[in-house]
Amino acid sequence: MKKSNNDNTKEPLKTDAGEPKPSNQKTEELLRDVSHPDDQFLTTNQGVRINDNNNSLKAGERGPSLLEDFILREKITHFDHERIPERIVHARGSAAHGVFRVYESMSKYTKAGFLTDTSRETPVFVRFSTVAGSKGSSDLARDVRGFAVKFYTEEGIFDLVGNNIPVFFIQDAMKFPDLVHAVKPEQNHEMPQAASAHDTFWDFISLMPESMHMIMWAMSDRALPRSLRMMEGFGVHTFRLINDKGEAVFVKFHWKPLLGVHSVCWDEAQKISGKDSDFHRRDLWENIEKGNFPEWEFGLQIIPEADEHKYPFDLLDPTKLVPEELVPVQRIGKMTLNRNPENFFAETEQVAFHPGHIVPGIDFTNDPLLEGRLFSYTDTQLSRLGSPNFHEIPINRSIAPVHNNQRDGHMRQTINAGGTNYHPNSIGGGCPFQAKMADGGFVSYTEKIDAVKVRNRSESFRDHFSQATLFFHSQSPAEQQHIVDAFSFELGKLERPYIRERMVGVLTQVDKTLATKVAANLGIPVPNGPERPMNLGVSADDKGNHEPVSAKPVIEKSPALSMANTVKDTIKTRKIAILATNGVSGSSLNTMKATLQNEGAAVKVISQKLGSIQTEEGGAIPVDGSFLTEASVVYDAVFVAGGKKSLSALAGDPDALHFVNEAYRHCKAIGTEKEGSDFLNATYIGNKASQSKAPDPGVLIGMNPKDFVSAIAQHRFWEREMARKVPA
Ligand code: HDE
Repeated sequence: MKKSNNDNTKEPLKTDAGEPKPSNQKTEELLRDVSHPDDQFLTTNQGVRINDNNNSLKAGERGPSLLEDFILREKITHFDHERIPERIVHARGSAAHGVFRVYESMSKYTKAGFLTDTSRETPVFVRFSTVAGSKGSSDLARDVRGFAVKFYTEEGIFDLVGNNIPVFFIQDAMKFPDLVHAVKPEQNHEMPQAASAHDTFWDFISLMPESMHMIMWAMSDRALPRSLRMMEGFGVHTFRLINDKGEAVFVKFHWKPLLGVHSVCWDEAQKISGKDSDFHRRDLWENIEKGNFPEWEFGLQIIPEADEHKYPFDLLDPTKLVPEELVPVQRIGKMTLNRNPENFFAETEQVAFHPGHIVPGIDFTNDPLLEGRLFSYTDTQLSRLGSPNFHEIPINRSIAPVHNNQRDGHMRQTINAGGTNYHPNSIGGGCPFQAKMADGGFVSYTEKIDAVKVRNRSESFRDHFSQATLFFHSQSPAEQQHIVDAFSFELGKLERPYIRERMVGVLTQVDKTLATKVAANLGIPVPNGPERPMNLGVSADDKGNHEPVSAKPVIEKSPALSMANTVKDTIKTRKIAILATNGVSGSSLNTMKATLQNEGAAVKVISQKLGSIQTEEGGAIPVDGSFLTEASVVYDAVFVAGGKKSLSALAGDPDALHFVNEAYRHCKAIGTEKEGSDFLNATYIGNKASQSKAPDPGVLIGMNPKDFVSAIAQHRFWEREMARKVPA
């Protein structure tokens, strides 16, 4: 990104070596200001150097403050206006800068420079978000995640404003305010925050069968990512790519994380929300700071125009995906996030995405949800950022030059010189000129339209269940169980039993077993079918029958939809806790730590208190965290280091036992040395109830450290939950 000349974007203080000044600088030095360069004096916004930033101007030391204190008034006025309205949706977000590069030219399909020129490195800014919660809500809410990418291309800004789920709740923009009202905290008491488990959401959903496919995703673990770095991203709508001959293909956009797609479970998510509600933000920030740059491959599903009507679903229907088994995802380039924002507000908060920001070589389709979004995003920036000049905020600026006759408005930054601000003109030499197509001028795809004006829904949008069923049937048994649990939790929270019953009725259309299991958990009989009419979101008496149908699924299962089939060969960036206390075997701890770190994991030694612990060999090992500040839920695996004294002390410590029991409940890999079996016997893992079952592949005793690495790479041993009931 280019930097503006504005003073506020100046580099932070640097030492002679160019490093940021260490924060442990002596207080005395800070006070004397000895090493501060001239331009780091504290000033007013008008550039006047401030002599006293601690005391307001008063009539006498004990007297009233004076109105003339322009320094105080400027400081406080600015502070009073520091907040802007948070986004109406996607308020909670975390972002990073990076780059994108295409592997091979896609010129066959598109003329977009960033997809054809393999020598280009296109800067990007990516903002991840939850949807429903406020700006300060927990990262681990059960929710869809926004995945919005701003490409600063040489031909202008392209925003791919997608989600981590490939479909959406509704088919038509007309329903969006209703959906958002229903999921947000209820209007009378503003509860619950960042949660869909309440009556208004399920009241709406149970009357909107078109949401059923998305609801299956939202009730799956996809809504509880382990990390923003381990999520897929999807453009959701079908777009068009246009080549330089003007030929078009349909396209679905994908982001595939190189670390795989991984999630936590619901019990864990709820606890992380308490232990570290910034869990995802911290994870993204820390890994970028450490140089563990998150990477995604950019994928395209290309569908020739001739195949527009080939499938039993409509490509314009945003509640449908195109199964990867029918149209493979071609991985055409890579995005790497390599720089954290310097200022949260200036960048992450002020960034303004818009699905209507496209460049030559890309175009829209008539997806009625996308069409509505094309209006909404400029409109929302006007009230959120407060001016039609939001494109001039540094984070939103195009790197392609901007010339036009738009002028003035709140907070205009550009100083337009010259006498003309209209087109055509001769006084200004005709500038700025219109660009011919050959000069890169944007020309909309010449789609033929011959239609009657209607307010109605296409008949081809009526199948609301087949892909919901496909999703459910494509999940592993553990993933299916998590979906049953999620429905049971969410519906269990409702105050009105009739909404619960109505919803289970709709679920019978997705899968009978699913409906039966949820009904059993709710203690209600399974209805024979849904209440009719089912589709109050579309049906209107004079518009014909809009009751949903369930088409025959185009395939029975799509392995690509299950996270069980994701990347499981790396422990890079995984967080591993090593539990130890005085008397630990230094060689056990250090060997394991070195092995894990060599594989790219982040390892922390956790003990009863901070400081250091004595090894049985007579050395000392620094402690990174204590049971007071750390929790198993923010780790991926636990190793209990050897050393008899340490093991027996931990076996008598309820915090250590809880740490391991909880990690076990959340199906994580747990390892210890041979001599650690006594410790495990003190935990739930070693107790009789657990031993009577088959051995657990995720609990390793006296193993080769490499085997522990392979176990952690599995992410979780979800089958553990199926085999035995595990306490928290
Ligand atoms: Fe958005 N959406 N949306 N949305 N959306 C916004 O724009 C809207 C939809 C998505 O990190 C808002 O700048 C309408 C689908 C993301 O800044 C707002 C409709 C998808 C973000 C808005 C949709 C998205 C937003 C709020 C239905 C996935 C966060 C603040 C017609 C493909 C971007 C803002 C960021 C943000 C409207 C549906 C994704 C109000 C009207 C479908 C990732 O303009």
